[in-house]
Amino acid sequence: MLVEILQKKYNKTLKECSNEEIYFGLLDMTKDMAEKKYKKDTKKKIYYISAEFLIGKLLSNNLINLGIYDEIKEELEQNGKSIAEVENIELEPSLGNGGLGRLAACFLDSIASLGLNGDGIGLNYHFGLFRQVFKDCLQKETINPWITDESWLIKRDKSYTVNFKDFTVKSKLYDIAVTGYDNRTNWLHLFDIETVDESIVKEGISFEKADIEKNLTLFLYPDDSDEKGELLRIYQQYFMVSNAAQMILEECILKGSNLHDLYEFAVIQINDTHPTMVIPELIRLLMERGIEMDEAIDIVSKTCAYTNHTILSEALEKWPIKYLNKVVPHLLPIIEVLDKKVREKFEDPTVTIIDEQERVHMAHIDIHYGFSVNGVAALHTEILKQNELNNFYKIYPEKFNNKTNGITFRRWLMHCNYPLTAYLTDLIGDGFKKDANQLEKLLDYKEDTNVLNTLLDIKYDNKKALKEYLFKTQGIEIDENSIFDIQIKRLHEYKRQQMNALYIIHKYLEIKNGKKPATPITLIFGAKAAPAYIIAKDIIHLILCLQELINSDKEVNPYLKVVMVENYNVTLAEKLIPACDISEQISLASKEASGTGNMKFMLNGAITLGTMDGANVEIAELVGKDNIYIFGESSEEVISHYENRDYVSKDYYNKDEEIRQMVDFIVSDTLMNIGKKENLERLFNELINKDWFMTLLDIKEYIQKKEEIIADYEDREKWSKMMLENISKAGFFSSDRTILEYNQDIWNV
Ligand code: C3B
Repeated sequence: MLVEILQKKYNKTLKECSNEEIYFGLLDMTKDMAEKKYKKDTKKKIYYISAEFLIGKLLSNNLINLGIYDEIKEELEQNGKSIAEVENIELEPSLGNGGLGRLAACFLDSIASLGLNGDGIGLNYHFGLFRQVFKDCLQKETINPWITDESWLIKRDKSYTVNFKDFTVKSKLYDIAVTGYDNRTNWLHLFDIETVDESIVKEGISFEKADIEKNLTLFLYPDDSDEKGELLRIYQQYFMVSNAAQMILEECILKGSNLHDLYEFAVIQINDTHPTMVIPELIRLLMERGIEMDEAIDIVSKTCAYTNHTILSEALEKWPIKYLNKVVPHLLPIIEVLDKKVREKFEDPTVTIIDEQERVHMAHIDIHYGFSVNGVAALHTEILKQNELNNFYKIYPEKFNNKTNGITFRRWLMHCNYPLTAYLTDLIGDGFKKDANQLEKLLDYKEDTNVLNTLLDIKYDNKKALKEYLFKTQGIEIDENSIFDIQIKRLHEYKRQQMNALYIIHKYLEIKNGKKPATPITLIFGAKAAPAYIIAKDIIHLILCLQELINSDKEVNPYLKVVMVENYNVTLAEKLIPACDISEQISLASKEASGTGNMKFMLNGAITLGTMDGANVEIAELVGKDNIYIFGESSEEVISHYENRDYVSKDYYNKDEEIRQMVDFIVSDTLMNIGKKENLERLFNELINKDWFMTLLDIKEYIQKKEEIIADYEDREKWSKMMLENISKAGFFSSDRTILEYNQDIWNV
């Protein structure tokens, strides 16, 4: 079929076509096949509203889900082409920051793969998240265009009017097909406006934030460090949910809803607080259609469910009434009624919607006026119930539930690790592709030397493949015979990349003093920092300085190498994860709601070095303590430090010589000669005077555990057994399991 498409499109044979032509031919073919798998809506439908959908490249995944990947791969090979090179043509849409956005993408895949009727609704950011470039050991941001003339976007003939205080915009809708694995097609609806003007972006990613009609959908979460940035975010959020609400009502009416029974036709999952305004907006629209306010509130409350993804207060949105008044004054009377009803019912001042500082707590709207509140890992949900949201839990115990996150094995095993997938299929059959728990069949082989060695061989090949890829794309050289120790995730102090950087300093000094590791170690980082997050950028600076120092030191670099990949994204994750030996999951206990990278690594046979945080806890339970390396203070201890304010980083610094040596190195001449005084000093001061996320609390234990895991790497048999255990037990983390639970407990579709 591909041959005919190319013949028609370019009047060329497959052999004659360039990779680009083949890509566009495959794009046409896949879109067409996906569209044909669309099925009519069922009575009740899931609407997953999210400000982020970090979908990654789509070609290979679609080919896998359509069941034609192997066929196409072979056809290309027979004609002297490579699917990997064709894949390189595709630009990655970066419509997400990190975990939250990637989770939304995995969920859409699982919803469709389970044959459920459920669409995503979000925004069509033209430049998505910024592209990261390194210059002088610093992060710089530039635009990241991804939309080409021919792309996965399907322009629809659909438009809604969205009213803001001072003006009105007309939306336009683009759809991307979400084809399930051997199952139906759903849609990802991305709203946009005609008037967006890409040319207003000046150097880097700066642009005039006030000109909403020109910039509304330019960027994902533009810098919100000032009022104009925050206002733009409110514009974006309202634009997203107003379109969503109008579309949902329209679809439900078409299916026969009289709106009084809306919840029998639609269930709306609110992904973090970004889409929260959908609640007052739906109430408003129902009232416009003649429904009394009390009933409208009741209907909407039975339709909306909320997922909390973090306890970090900076991410729990509280919008000043003043700002809402500037953008969406028509929502305020409704929000005020919602607040009044809460005040009438409950005396507790911590559960109101509007606080004393005249700010609207978006999560509080979700909890009072939604029927379900879920956390994203067992520990996280417990912390919500017992600490963060305890006052709400006391009011609504029945609303709270846990849904431990998951990942789609189509992308994070079948697509990113073809050799392992093929081997597993040979060994245990292909049942695991639809029922991830069947990976446990692998346990039958845990004493089989042949199998264990093959797992090591596959890892080695993946390391070689990563080596080639990094050299080709970023000019980075690594040694496939070294230990690959990888930390890839957004840069945030709570994720503690700085702790890993201190380990590097420790190791560097050790090697300088003549103590050499048995096997060389390659420490790989990938992380973007929010453009306005100064300390996060300083941590990147530190890592890049260490990279430069160590990689040019002939005494050290045979044993230790530091690599920070540029512009870490989904595509890079797909190359890094299959090649990883040690998975760094070292957040401060209680702070990482779940993590999903931890699951991807485990599935691909990496061993976790981590704290008892987020889903690490569940990984530890599943694989048992012999197959994971756990360190650090527990979430209870950490929470108690916060409550008692008794963590003083300076004390750790003062009383421990080793800690002092590592921290001081940040501002040593050696490093200052490479990096910038201002950045390194600021980071140094932050660590000894604030250290909000308690790096120095766990650093010693971390180093100890890391030495242990590195030593154990030498025992290849033991290591391969740990790999096997991890892969076997990863089935629980399939997002198919997560989505089945959502459907059973919340959606009931
Ligand atoms: C993330 C959390 O930080 C992760 O622990 C979690 O695994 C994912 O969400 C998915 O649940 N998160 C994020 O990426 N962005 C936010 N604004 C809040 C949470």
